Amino acid sequence: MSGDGMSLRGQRQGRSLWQKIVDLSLTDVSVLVKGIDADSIEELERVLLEADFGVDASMDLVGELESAARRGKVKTEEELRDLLAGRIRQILEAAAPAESPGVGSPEFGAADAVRPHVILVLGVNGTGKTTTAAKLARRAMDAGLTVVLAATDTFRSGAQEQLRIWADRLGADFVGGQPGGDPAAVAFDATRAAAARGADVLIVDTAGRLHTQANLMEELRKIDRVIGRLVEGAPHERLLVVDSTAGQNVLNQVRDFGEGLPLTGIVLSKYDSTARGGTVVAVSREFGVPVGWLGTGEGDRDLAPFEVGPYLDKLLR
Ligand SMILES: Nc1nc2c(ncn2[C@@H]2O[C@H](COP(=O)(O)OP(=O)(O)O)[C@@H](O)[C@H]2O)c(=O)[nH]1
Ligand SMILES: [Mg+2]
Repeated sequence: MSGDGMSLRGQRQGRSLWQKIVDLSLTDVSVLVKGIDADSIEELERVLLEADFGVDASMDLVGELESAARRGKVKTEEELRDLLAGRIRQILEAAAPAESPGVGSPEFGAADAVRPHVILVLGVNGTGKTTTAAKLARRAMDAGLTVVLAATDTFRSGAQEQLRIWADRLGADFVGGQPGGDPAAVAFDATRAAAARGADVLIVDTAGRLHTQANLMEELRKIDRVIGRLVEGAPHERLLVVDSTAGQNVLNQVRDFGEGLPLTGIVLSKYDSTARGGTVVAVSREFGVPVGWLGTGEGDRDLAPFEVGPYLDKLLR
């Protein structure tokens, strides 16, 4: 391939989803006269799948376009863009909202709220759980709330230390456990300590994998139960952290953890490292769990609430 071809390809990879869709020329005069053909539909499906929309959401969007085209509703690029934006918005807004107002939501921190508000942070190793726990702590502390961070991964020696360092840096309280100790016992101690100190928020970091024969999901459910026995309605949030660069694996992780525990929201970490934003739509469409947060870097302030408007603007600009 010539040097020119390579640079063209490079340019194409940096383009937004919308620019790639425009490249398909779905609204060219010839296409509109003949109706959208099977090849164009297949191409659109490919573009959506490559952007991590997943099979269900891609088929959904393509089906929406086909039926609108048949009714003569998409003749211009603007109409095509509005159609996609409208359907994606519907999918995102249909994902169930969290039962209780999370940290960062306007209702959070009401005087009559249960204390401590407990957040369980879940996910496989390396997705960004510990970093996210620190980011949530930072956010709560910036809002004037007191925070306890708990490290229940007693098997990986570095795991406890990593969260302890964050806690020191942030000025949050920290509760950890003995190496190899029972994770549920750490959760118990942390919840009791948070309640005794009158802390506003308890954030519980968990293991992504166990180094014993025990089943991870059983262990997590045990932690969840222990917390629930000590504080009314706790944990109030069960956030699954997924790596937005992990593509199809994200859907498997949401499925697996969602079968183990009722998730209240998804944190899409490393959003700064991907140009493929479709995961948000795929997760909402297939599981009805809302994406609540985007991780946008490695620092403690690199966490942004997920908002549909800006998301659509970026995707379809
Ligand atoms: N670029 C980027 N890196 C992140 C983000 N969140 C976490 N990381 C990095 O991902 C790596 C794993 O994070 P960690 O919190 O230890 O994951 P854990 O194993 O799930 O607890 C670390 O190097 C983090 O700094 C993010 O939103 N953006
Ligand atoms: Mg960790």
